[in-house]
Amino acid sequence: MSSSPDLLAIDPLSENMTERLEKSFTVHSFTSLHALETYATKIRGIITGGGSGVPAEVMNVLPNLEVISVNGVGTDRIDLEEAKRRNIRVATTQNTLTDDVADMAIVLMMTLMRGVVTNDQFVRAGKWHSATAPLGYSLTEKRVGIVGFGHIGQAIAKRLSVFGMEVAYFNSHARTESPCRFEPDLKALATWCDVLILAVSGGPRSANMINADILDTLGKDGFLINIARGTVVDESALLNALHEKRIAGAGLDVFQNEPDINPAFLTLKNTVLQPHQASATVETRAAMAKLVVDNLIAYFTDKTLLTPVI
Ligand code: 8YV
Repeated sequence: MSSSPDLLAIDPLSENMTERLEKSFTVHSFTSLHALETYATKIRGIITGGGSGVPAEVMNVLPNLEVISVNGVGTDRIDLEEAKRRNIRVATTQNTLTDDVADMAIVLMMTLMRGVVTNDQFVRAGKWHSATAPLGYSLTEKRVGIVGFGHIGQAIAKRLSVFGMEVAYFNSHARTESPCRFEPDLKALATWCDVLILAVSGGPRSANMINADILDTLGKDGFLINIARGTVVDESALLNALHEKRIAGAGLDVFQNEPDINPAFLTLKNTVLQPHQASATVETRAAMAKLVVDNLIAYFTDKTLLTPVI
């Protein structure tokens, strides 16, 4: 590898990542565009998270950028067309986080439907002697619609079958490798299902896909789970539907404008909220941290990527 190529770190790095990176690279932490301008021409690589991506105004001031290594699977906040045009390579940590993200969809669904958070609060508030905790809802025989049927969507479907739930999915094309039913019409899926789980990639194609019409179709007994991206849901439509109880509840790991989420979510009782934690386990974050650095080392050693997107 040429001596210590300069990297820009957009998100804060874990200790372990810093230690490995500093052996082979000169790492600059992004603080502001103004500060970046003073060393921009040196930057050859970027390390970033799926939620942060690479803002266009950052990519535009890096004339010598060659590679972007994403600590996650989402590339919705990177202009891939522009990267292709400039011959900038992009890698993700694909296959490291599928199971944990699928688990989070199940955790949110069960927590919401069985009222785990509200019941926890009920016990802690000392209400057990004087009141009756509300009933939850069975999973068994419920119908689940999965929106987006890539690796994560399919891993969710496998888990659901164990609970005796019926699964169908909406996707850009049928996945013939899966026994689940393909439903090419999102509205028909929302009509059919009791629980709608979002596992679709972010970006313009899925932006506001879950709008007021889809939420009303899901209906007052329907639950929404989002482990995909906040942008997939029209949030003001969702907040209205939750507030007016036009859907039964929502389990949300992702939001528009994270971490500055719309404060209206905070007072809604029919929600379970997580701070974008689906891949946040000790094991998965260690595997991601390893792969995101391995991709940079591979690129600067012999111009290959272990898990390339482009
Ligand atoms: C991470 C994600 O939380 O994979 C993604 O695209 O959004 C998440 O797994 C994120 O990448 C943190 O770096």
